[in-house]
Parts: sequence; C-alpha cells; structure tokens
Amino acid sequence: MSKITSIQSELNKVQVMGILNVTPDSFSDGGQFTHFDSALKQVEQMIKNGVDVIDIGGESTRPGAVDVSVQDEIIRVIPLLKAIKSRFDINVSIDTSKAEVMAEAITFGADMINDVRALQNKGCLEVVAQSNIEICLMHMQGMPRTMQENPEYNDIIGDILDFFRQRINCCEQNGIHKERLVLDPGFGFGKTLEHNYEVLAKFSQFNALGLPLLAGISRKSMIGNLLNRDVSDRLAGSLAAAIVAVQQGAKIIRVHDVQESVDAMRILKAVAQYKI
Ligand code: 9MG
Repeated sequence: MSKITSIQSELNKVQVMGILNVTPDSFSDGGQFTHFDSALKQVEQMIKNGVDVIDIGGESTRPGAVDVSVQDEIIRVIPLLKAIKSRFDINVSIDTSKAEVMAEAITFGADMINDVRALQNKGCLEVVAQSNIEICLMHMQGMPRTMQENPEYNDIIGDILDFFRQRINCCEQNGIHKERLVLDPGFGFGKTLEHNYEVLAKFSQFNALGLPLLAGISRKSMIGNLLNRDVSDRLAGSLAAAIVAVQQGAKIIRVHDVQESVDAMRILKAVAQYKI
C-alpha cells in the first residue's frame, strides 16, 4: 500500500479522503452506514468513484455529540476495517481519539489515524510511536460537546500554528517522526463562521511547517450557514471551498461526495500542468 501523504512521490496528486461514518448521529449522514453491508457497499462505490483513502469514524465529533465507549467504538469500526482490507486494495484511515481503538486499528492494517484531538488523549502517543502508521493531527479549540459555545482567538492563524508546532514537538519527543504527520486546521472545531473563512483565506500559511495539509470542509455548517442551505444541498459550496484549500496547498481533502470531488481535482490537475 502506498503512503497516503505521498509527499515525495506524488507531490501534484491531491488525495481524496472519503468519509464513512458508522455512527448513528453524524451530522450529515447520521445512521446511513451503520449497517455492515451498506457500509461495505458505500466503500465499493467510493472506490469506483476514485477515492484514495476511506476515513472510518465510530464516534461522532459534531457539536454536542455524546461520548462513545471504547468497546462500542471498536465494535463499530474494527470489523469494517478488517472486511475492507480483506476485500479491497485501498488505504484506510481510522478517525479516533482513543488509544485502545488506535492499537486495534494498527493491528488490523489501518494506514492512517485521523485524530481530531491530535494524540492528546492518554496513551495515544505511546501506541502510535510503536507503529509506522501515518497520523493526521487536527486543531480544535475546546471539546466537541461545548466547542461551538464561544470560540475566541486573538490571532487564529498564529494560535493554530503554535498548536501544530507544539504537537509536532511532542510527537518527535515520543519517537514519532515528522514525516508521518499530516496537519489539519480543523474547520468547524471551536471556530465561528468568520474564523472558518479566515482560516480558509489564509490556509497557505500552514505550508510554513513543511508538512502535508488536510482540509475537511465538506457539507459543514460553514457552508450551510453562509449559503443558507440544508445539509443535503451543500455540494457546490463544499466543492468551491475544497478548491480554495487545494489551490493554497491542501494535499488531502476529506469529503462526502467522492465522485464530484475527484472530478473537481481532475480539473485542477489539468490546469496545473500549464502553470509555471
Ligand atoms: C472526523 N472529522 C470531522 N471533521 C474533520 C475534519 O475537518 N478534519 C479531520 N481530520 N477529521 C474530521
């Protein structure tokens, strides 16, 4: 399996990460893929549509979401990971903040850990350090239950950069090499509408850290609230935002609508070859 970040080998290829939420309460597809067979069908469809990596999540991180036990999360995610790995040749990322889930995911062949808490929970650094898995470190102010109550920053880009530097140091001190890391400013995680658009406008500043960047904007309220669109009607806004992020250096986009996103990336690639 090739490295997801493909930093050296495929610098021009943006990776499309397809979202597979196996939670009953995720914000835009809640409950749709909780059944094993429908989840596998969805994976097959995403692969046909050109997905590069599937991101499986067993805990909802939407504002106000309730906690899930370790055992429940493992039951939701690990059998699916095993089934995908035995049937398909595709990279899989596991969206989790729990060390026990990370350990199981590593054992059963996951290619990436996508942690919205950036390995800050107990035991996570240690588990990940004992493997070669890639890790997405996401920025979040607060915790999902309360993060949207009153987010405040003096200098949002500076604060996110400081957070990234601190987490990168922490990883390196624990034996996790920088080359295994991907950074994500965490759209919608402890950020107002204005904060989100400022982060999108200044996304290129995160390139200063020299690591691949991930942008997860698909169907989020920063699209819906600006356009006054219901969650089922946010495709055009999501594609526009993804394109803005990619034009500023995003190397992975986390999306619900794989086919449309792959098409958009193909257009960008066709244009890119004529740029100096
Ligand atoms: C799990 N999850 C929900 N939104 C996300 C985002 O924007 N980035 C990452 N890395 N994970 C997310």
